[in-house]
Amino acid sequence: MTGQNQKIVVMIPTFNEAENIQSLIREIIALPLSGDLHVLVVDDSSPDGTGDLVQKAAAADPRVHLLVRKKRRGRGAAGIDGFKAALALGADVIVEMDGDFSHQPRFIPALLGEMGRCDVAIGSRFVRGGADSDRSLIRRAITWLVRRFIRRRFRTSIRDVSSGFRCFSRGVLERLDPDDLISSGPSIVLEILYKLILMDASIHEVPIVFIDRKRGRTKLSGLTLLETLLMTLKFRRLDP
Ligand SMILES: Nc1nc2c(ncn2[C@@H]2O[C@H](COP(=O)(O)OP(=O)(O)OP(=O)(O)O)[C@@H](O)[C@H]2O)c(=O)[nH]1
Ligand SMILES: [Mg+2]
Repeated sequence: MTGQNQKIVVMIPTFNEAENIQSLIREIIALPLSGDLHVLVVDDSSPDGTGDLVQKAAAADPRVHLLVRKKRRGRGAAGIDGFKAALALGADVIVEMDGDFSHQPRFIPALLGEMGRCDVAIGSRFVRGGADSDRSLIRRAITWLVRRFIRRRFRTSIRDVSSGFRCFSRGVLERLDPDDLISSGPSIVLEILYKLILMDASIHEVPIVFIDRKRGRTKLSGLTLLETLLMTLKFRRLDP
């Protein structure tokens, strides 16, 4: 569905992205898209003032929305609240992406363009035309190991299982039921994918070029990574 009237909500969870968020919002809003495009930032009261910057942008442009959460409760919980808020805004399609430019707005039109043919479009580094080239060898090695583990565990041939740059139809997100997700951290990306696979949702991959963040700092630590992998064991509760 790519009609003039469809409402597109781009949902971005943020924590300390003051150096990125204004230019990111500007780039998204400037995309040549048909449809009613909105940006929703879900900020966990970032101490660097990310929320204030988004608030200013929202005051100047009704297409920009800010959801402030009182304290930092994690990427996963923010995503869940963000999806619910996007549905409440009346979104027909929902794009989720990071707020650090690793997910480049220029790929949003291709994700949206795929939506007539599937329930979920994943921005993928590992299909023809995709790339994950400018990250360090160690980061790429971690992604490779996680990917191997998850593809086996989820019994899926999807290539970019850990991509958090994705587009969902309203219907599939409602069926997914954001309230039923248990991940508070980054494992949310994997939990949603697993649920989608179990739901037999139609999932397509669209090539994206992932770039390393240029500004601001990563929130991913070795501990978070370990927690993320351990969480996937809990997803067994979803098994039929
Ligand atoms: N609301 C909210 N957003 C978060 C939280 N932790 C991370 N984020 C956001 O989630 C997105 C991904 O976080 P990153 O720190 O970039 O983690 P990453 O992309 O896995 O790691 P890098 O590749 O090093 O950037 C970014 O937009 C962050 O600002 C959180 O606790 N709450
Ligand atoms: Mg990042």
